[in-house]
Amino acid sequence: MRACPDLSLYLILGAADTAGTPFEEVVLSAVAGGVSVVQLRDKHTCARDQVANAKRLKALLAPRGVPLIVNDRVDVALAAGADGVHLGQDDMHAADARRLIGEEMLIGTSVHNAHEAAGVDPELVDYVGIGPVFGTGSKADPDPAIGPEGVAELSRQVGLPAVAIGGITGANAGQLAGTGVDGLAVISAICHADDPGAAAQRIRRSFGADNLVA
Ligand code: 3NM
Repeated sequence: MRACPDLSLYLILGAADTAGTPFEEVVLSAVAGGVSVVQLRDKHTCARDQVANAKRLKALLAPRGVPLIVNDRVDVALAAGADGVHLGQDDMHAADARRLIGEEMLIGTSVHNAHEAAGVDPELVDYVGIGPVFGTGSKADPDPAIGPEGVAELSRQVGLPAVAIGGITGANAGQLAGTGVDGLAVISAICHADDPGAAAQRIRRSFGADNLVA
C-alpha cells in the first residue's frame, strides 16, 4: 500500500522558475536545506522535454530519498518513473488517473474552497494542497487568498495529509503553524532565492517543521 511521504517542505518548480540557474543546482541546494518532496510543474514545456526533465530530477532525488511528483501529466509521470501525480481542478479526475497509474503511485490534488474540498475522494487521493493562503505571482489567475484560517478550515474538512500553498515565505510561514497542515508548498521563495537551501531552512524553522509529531 502507499504511504504518504514527508510533506513538511514541498518544492514546486519548472524550467521557468529557475531561469538562469540549472534546476539541478536549485534542487540540490533546496534538498540540502530540508525540502522533502519535489513537484515538477512545467505548464509550457512539450511532453518530450517534460519527460527528460522529470527523469533528470528523478535521478537526482531518488538516491536522496526525496519523492518526485509530476503536475498534471499522468503520461509524463509514468514515462519518467515518478512517485506520483498532482492533479489540479482542471486535470484528469483522480479515478481516471488511478486506473492508469495503479495503486502504488501517489495522487495529490488542489483545493481552494469548501466545494472542491467536498469533492476529494480519500480512497483515491493521498494528500491535498490547500490555498492560496496569501497572494501569489506564480499562478495564472489564482483563486482568492484564504489566509491561515481558511487553510485550517479546509484541512479539517478534508481530513487527509495536507500542504498549504500560495505566497509562503520565510517571513510568513510561522502563521501556518497550528493550522493542521503537514507542510508547506513553495515556488518563488525558494526558486528565486539567492541561496535556495538557506531559504528552505528558514521556511522550515519558521513553520516549526521539525517540531511536528508524525
Ligand atoms: N497553486 P508561490 S498557488 C502552484 O492555490 C500554485 O492551488 C496554488 O507559488 C493553488 O510559492 C500556487 O511562488 C503558486 O506563491 C505557489
